[in-house]
Amino acid sequence: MEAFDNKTQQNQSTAAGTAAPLSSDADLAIASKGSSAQATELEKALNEALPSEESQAVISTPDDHNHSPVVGKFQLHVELDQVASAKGLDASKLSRDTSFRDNLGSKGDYLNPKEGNNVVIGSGDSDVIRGAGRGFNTITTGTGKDTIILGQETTNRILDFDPNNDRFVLSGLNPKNIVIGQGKNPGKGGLDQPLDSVNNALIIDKKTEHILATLPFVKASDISEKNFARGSVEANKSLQNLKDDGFKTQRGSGKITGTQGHDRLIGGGGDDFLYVGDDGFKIDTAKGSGATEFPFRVDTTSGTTELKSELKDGVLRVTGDYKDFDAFPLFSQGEKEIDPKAKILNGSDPKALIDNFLKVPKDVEGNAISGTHLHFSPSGDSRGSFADATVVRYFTNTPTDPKSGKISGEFELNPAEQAALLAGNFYTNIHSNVDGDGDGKAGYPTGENRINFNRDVVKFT
Ligand SMILES: [Ca+2]
Ligand SMILES: [Ca+2]
Ligand SMILES: [Ca+2]
Repeated sequence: MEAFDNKTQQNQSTAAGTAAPLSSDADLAIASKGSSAQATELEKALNEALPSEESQAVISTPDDHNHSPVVGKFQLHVELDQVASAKGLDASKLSRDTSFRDNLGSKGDYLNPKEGNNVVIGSGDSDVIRGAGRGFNTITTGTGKDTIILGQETTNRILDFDPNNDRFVLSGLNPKNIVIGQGKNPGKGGLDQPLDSVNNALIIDKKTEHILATLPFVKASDISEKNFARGSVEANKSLQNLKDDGFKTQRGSGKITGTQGHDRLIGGGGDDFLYVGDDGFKIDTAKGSGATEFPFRVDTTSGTTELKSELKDGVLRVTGDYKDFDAFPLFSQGEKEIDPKAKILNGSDPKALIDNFLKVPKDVEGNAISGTHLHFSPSGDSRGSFADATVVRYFTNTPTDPKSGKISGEFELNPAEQAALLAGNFYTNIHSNVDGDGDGKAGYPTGENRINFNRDVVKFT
């Protein structure tokens, strides 16, 4: 379907990273020696400081790094000339963490998914998430001041990184090799949008061109030294006796669900889902109107929508109503053409527009085509406004008269989709068409109401 041009930041300054004189602490040993053997030794030391159940094999050195790994549809590397506004870190401005205890809120969790293609959903308090298992992690941190530990050859897609509150700790990584930049890839695709999307800030290890972190809907200009600290052997050791502080440890594989209190969740070598629990959040009623449409704002409809939602056992259930619309919901009349009186705000040819819609007769779960869609992208909260026409799911939209009706949807979300929902990154768009009451208004095939499940609606408890 049609691509939208989202507003992305301009005017980023490019600051060359100036490396400070190196101190003698362990994490900087790589920088002073520079050999991959030294780096491997350091990684071993950091590893040994962890509890035995969390230790991982040190499997490769930068010299035998595979430069084309792909997880799912994701390319984990990016060349620096494919990134806008690249800037380094001034290592002298980075503090060195010697304990993670102070970074854990009174109900915060310590989460380590280890190797694999994992999903991690943190809590409403300040969590520590170890994203250093050499795999690919999709992370929603929740609220609080969250810490994500970055390590070599691990990619972390953080769906709700907040530059004002969240930060990274570098473990076994030389600050001199860290580059912050903005993606340039215009590609869309819902949750499959490329890691180097134009909407994403990137944290890259320039030595290997590995994407260490990709931050959808974050501006690289908002990320700086304030978001980084250096790790240490002592910091890892501080996580050894969390039981004494009341942490409940659960380890295993697959889905591991935390409690409302302190949790220590440790995944295995495969694909894990570390989950905050269904009682870790609530979803307020989401409201929308023509004024919340983006990118094609509609000021001329009086239509409004309200949607109530719950996520339980991975199933998203949505019910709601719309009223005072100018037209029927698109496709509710079995139509194959756009009403000539309908307003197409993006300039598309009506036939091309509807033909593109009709190319996707059902969604991934087999729900039949409708003109009421679940989409990936936030709008209406502090992050700015984004849109992506890729359909995540089709809702059922049943008119009760020519201007109003009922909306419902029941979707089995995969773990990454659950993470996106809880990150406040989904929205519903109601496309309309066909003048039902003959008042000459035939709706908006580009969307009459947008309803955002953004951070003001989805709240961690
Ligand atoms: Ca794992
Ligand atoms: Ca959190
Ligand atoms: Ca918890």
